[in-house]
Amino acid sequence: MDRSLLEAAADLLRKAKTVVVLTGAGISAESGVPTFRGKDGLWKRFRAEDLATPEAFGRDPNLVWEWYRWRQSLIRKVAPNPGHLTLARWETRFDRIDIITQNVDGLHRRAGSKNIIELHGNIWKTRCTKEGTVFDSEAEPAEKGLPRCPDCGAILRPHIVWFGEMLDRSVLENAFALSAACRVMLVVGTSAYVQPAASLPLTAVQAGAALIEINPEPTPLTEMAHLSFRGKSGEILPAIEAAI
Ligand code: BV8
Repeated sequence: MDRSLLEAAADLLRKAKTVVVLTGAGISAESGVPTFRGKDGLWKRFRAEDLATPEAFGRDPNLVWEWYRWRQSLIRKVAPNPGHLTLARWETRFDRIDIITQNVDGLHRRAGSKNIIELHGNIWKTRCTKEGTVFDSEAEPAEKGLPRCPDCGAILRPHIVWFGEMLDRSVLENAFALSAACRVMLVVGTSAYVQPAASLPLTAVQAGAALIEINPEPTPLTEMAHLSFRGKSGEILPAIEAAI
């Protein structure tokens, strides 16, 4: 690993009082959760239009639920990796560190992080399609058929932001405010393709933050990053921690 790059990242982070970490599917890859757009990514095998849009759910809620239950069964078996665990330890290291994640797998929380903004929802929560009440569904065994709201009997949907849906307004406002206020933004394991999440690093840089990217592949953000690590977050985040 490039020692001078590690030192430069450690130096930026040592001086920073406020840090934001934007994460994507890549941070969970080493836990065994498939990414979306890589070589073996989910969107290579499945069509987002059939599974992750409100129209798809309206057409065939059983199919959509089958897909989410399959993903739940994958995620239930895995554990947070050294990337998640390093970020969780950093909550006691910095005055303020927030994780803004596009992931719905809940692995940051399982790793012990507390300041987490889940931009796209959580696969372990459901929402009533009639009244909007959100329920925790982690404890429940994967069931067959359509889950129903215990209050009104309407169909429950995954509490996930699908393509073409608005992100929760207060969640998004908070994410943009934190991005505009941080001194360092780390962008970890995202292709930076999906909006509006991909605009958060731009907001941070325009407000004067230093951008550090960790990804085995270059992304549209690489050119604007102050430091770019080409590699796996489960290896690079602990190495940065050691350098700090
Ligand atoms: C909205 C739910 C307002 C599913 C997901 C502006 C311009 C262009 C398009 C749009 C735009 N604004 C809105 C859009 C449309 C759309 C969009 O962005 N489309 C893209 C495809 C162009 N956005 C929306 O629809 C959003 N809503 O804007 O509302 C609106 C509404 C209507 C009309 C107008 C406006 C809603 C977006 C939410 C989509 N929901 N998830 C589910 O999870 O079940 S998106 C999906 O992609 C994933 O869930 C994930 O959250 C997200 C981001 O992907 P990544 O996390 O980046 O994952 P990816 O696989 O792409 O990349 C993995 C990376 O990891 C790679 O770079 C790889 O190299 C790296 N990696 C691999 N291994 C490692 C690693 N890195 C580190 N370590 C490793 N070991």
